[in-house]
Amino acid sequence: MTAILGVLNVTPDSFSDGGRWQRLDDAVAHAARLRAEGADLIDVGGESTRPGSLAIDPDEEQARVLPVIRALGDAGIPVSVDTRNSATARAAVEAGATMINDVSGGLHDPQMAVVAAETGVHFVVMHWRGGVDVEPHYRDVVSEVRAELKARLAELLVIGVRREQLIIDPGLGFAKTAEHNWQLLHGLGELTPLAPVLIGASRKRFIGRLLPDNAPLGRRDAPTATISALAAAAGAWGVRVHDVAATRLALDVEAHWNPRGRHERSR
Ligand code: PMM
Repeated sequence: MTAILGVLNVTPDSFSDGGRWQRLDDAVAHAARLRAEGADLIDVGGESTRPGSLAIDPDEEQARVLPVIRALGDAGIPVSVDTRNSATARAAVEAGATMINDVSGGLHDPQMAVVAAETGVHFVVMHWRGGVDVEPHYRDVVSEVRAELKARLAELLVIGVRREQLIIDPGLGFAKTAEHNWQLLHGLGELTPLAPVLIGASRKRFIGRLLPDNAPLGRRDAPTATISALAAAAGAWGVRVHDVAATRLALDVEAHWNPRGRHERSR
């Protein structure tokens, strides 16, 4: 069954739910709601990666995420930590996180791979060419993303991360145009042989382009859920979404459509 990561951004300025879950009790209540709606893990992030945002100090990041991670642990809710900083990742695992989700795939902080190796938790390696503000240039986005992820996995294995820990993510919207994102989704089957694949399409700008100008962000949840179902049918291991209830239903539809899983899932 395809995993659902429910997004919990505890930031003042995140791309799509910034500012809403800064108070600890609000954040925990929202995470509990996402869990009840069918999230397998809550992905807690304290640094915004939206276009134009600045990197934050790891101490500030930890002040935002660690109390939430501890509270979710106390409530028995599984957590992944969305961070590019190794110190935050290590502290988050000590606080109970069972997965590190690094949008830079360990490239931002050289110690990240060491923390992944030493803690042994699942490690999401997203395709990264320096962030959302980097100009996207590809001759063939699917084969280039595939080759760069493959090379990154090989480097991580040398550092001591175990293959069973690794999950890859094509990094939709990160140095990718809308067209690149659709090509990567279409080419998902090229990535699944490398490692389990996570897809983070939720509420992103390329989905907004399907809707009327100025449509509220919530209107992006139905197309996001559709992408979740199609990604599952194409063999994705998991999806990272804001609206868990809609994606849960979409994945249930897919599971009925493909009862035994027409495609081999890696995990
Ligand atoms: N996108 C965002 C943040 N973290 N993590 C992974 N693995 N994949 C993504 O695509 C991804 C991510 C940005 O979206 P948000 O600001 O809505 O959280």
